[in-house]
Amino acid sequence: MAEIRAKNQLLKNLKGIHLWHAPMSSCSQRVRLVLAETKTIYESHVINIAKDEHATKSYQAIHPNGLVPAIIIDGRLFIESIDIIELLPDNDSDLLLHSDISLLKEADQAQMDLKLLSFEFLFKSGPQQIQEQFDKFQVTHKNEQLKQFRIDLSNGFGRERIEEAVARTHDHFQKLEDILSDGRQFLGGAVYSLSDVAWIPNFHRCNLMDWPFENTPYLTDWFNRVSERESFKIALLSWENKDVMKSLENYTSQGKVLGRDVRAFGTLTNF
Ligand SMILES: N[C@@H](CCC(=O)N[C@@H](CS)C(=O)NCC(=O)O)C(=O)O
Repeated sequence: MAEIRAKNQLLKNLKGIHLWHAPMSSCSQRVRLVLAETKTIYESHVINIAKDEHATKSYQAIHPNGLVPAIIIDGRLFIESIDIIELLPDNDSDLLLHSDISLLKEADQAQMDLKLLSFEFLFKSGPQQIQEQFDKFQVTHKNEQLKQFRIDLSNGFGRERIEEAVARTHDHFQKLEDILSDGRQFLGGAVYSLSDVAWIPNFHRCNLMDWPFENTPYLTDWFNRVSERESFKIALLSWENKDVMKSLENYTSQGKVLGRDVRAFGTLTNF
């Protein structure tokens, strides 16, 4: 359980649930899904990643790695989305009881690849960072891995790194397809659980980049099922900006025409 010590007394004094999150962040989406499923009331603190609000001193005093999400529950501070979703439901809730812990771990491991693919195939379409903002981030943010990611993004990730991320992501989705091919409705079995929550953001994100999900029919059916839930609308769709979504869609369509879409990479070229 990723509980960390809140650095200042103001945080320790916070009552109820406070979530620091970003609208499109997959890790934040997971936590919001559980909050919506459990109908938990929380105070929302939106962090605008495009504006580097996670690089401020005040935010890094909350999350030591300067990432979202972070959550305070009655003065106790927690980070790491997978750990957070495990502590939100009651101990006897179906969300927990029917969850397959190994699938939660795998969703966690898939995170860096999902991030790389998201930037390569979707977020590059957004406004480019100006040099001044780039330089400021390198000074103000303390997370070396995050800073290096920004440098790699501006230099280009390189085909090999993208292909590796595509291949690992493909393997993860294939594993989910195999699990679902026994006819079960949800990843943990007959009941919706944290296993579903953990993977919904990954499918949703890759779907935006036109991942060839037509090759994983069980997984596609699963997503159609879970995305019908009210929690999906509350936790994901309602946080999406229509203009941003349109521009991501356009970027994906242009990518297909130009042959720089996700299907042109690694294992996916076989489909
Ligand atoms: N393992 C962490 C990963 C947290 C993480 O990487 N968060 C991303 C959003 S999903 C972030 O804050 N990114 C900031 C950035 O890319 O600058 C978790 O699951 O909470």
